[in-house]
Amino acid sequence: MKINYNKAAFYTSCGLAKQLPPSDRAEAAFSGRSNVGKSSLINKLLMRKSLARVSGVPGKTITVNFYKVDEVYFVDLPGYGYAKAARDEQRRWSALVDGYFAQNRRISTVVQLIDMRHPPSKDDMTMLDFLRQSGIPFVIVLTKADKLKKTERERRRGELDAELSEYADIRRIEVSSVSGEGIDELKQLLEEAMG
Ligand SMILES: Nc1nc2c(ncn2[C@@H]2O[C@H](COP(=O)(O)OP(=O)(O)O)[C@@H](O)[C@H]2O)c(=O)[nH]1
Ligand SMILES: [Mg+2]
Repeated sequence: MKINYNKAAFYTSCGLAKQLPPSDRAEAAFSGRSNVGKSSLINKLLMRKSLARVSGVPGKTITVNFYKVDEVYFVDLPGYGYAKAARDEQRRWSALVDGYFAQNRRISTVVQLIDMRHPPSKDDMTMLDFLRQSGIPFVIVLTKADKLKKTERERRRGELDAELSEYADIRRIEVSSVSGEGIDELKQLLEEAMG
């Protein structure tokens, strides 16, 4: 499906699973830990400076944010894994994300973001395992690629082969919301995933 990324608007923000809008079209969900660069990536894909809120302070609100992009939804899932999350916040996160995935929605693909500079966190691995078990198609997007020099990047690539050895069959795309690297490749993948 060709997607006109210029036709994008914020749709709704939900703090509870029961508030999620009906699944009336295909959607791509973006998942990752707080601060991994999810909002920045969505803004870059949509060629908008600040449609999605970029934050230096991770984790502020636990919401699922929907964007209408042409004929599909982009879904910004709440970030996980920030150190100071209180237990009741973790529970809220689980209820919301579990609720989202339990709704039989038309999820064409999940874009799982991982900071390219660091080994995947335990939470990242849990999410990857969940995605694999659920059978939802997903892709791994390695963020902040611009922060790595050429040799560091090559080293991380090799390390990631080992760290993500169970996911060797899953496509990996290196992106930067600063340089724009990988954005066209991701756009093409999303369009293909939407059928
Ligand atoms: N250098 C660099 N910084 C980035 C990139 N993407 C995000 N950031 C920065 O990382 C921080 C968190 O970004 P944000 O998009 O709010 O992350 P989110 O919490 O996953 O939505 C912000 O300070 C961004 O400016 C990137 O590709 N390159
Ligand atoms: Mg964000």
